[in-house]
Amino acid sequence: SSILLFDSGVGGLSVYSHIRQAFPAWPIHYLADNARFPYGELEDQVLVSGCVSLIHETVNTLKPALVVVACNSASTLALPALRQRLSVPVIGVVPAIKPAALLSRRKVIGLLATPGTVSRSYTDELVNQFAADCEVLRLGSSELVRLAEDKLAGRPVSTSVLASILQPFMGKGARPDVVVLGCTHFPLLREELSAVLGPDVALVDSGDAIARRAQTLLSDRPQAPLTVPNQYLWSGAAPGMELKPLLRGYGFDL
Ligand code: DGN
Repeated sequence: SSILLFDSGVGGLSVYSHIRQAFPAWPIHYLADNARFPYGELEDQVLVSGCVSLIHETVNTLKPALVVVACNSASTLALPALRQRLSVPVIGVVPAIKPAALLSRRKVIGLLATPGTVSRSYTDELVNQFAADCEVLRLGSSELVRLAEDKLAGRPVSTSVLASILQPFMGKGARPDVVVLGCTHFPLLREELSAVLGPDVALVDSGDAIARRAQTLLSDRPQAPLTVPNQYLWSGAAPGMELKPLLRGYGFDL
């Protein structure tokens, strides 16, 4: 058996690392919905129907034991529809609001995610439930998603562009001391983000939590030896030349 990881681009690779650590011997396949990238700007219905049919088709072919939706924009919207359609367990990443609220001393947290994720009612519920005692500054940016894709493709990330995106967290008003990386692309820019925000701002993501959840769900399955190669699958444009060495480095068969 295997694990299928899904994102609308390469962002889910930040989750891949956590899952790989938790499951050293399982084949892990990655599905990138490049055709509909970026998810953070899609109409709700287009996102749900697109990812449900693509994941359904892939699950039928690969028959994984578990689907991990490594995308906050999709998880905060499409998990119920995916669970209804698929017969394998499905788990997803959602913004780490709860740990951020517990960690924040100033009780001001920043949520950095896609425009879709920051405006979802699911996110409102997380904030109401876990961060009622905090001021939560929400910042949705697709440009940051593209910068993360650029970085993986070997293109430089401009500090001044990053600084202008992060401006709302650095103004004269309340400044967050914890920033939630609520998009799986953003841990790929952790060092660059931290350099701009400063060392006193903690960055939290959901990578560890999702890997623990996967371990709980698959705890009764013996870890099969790595007999099948990890596959990297996509819709739309094939991964560019610049990305291929990186993907091979992750162990994907291309
Ligand atoms: N990586 C996705 C997320 O976690 O929301 C967003 C990618 C995108 O297409 N905007």
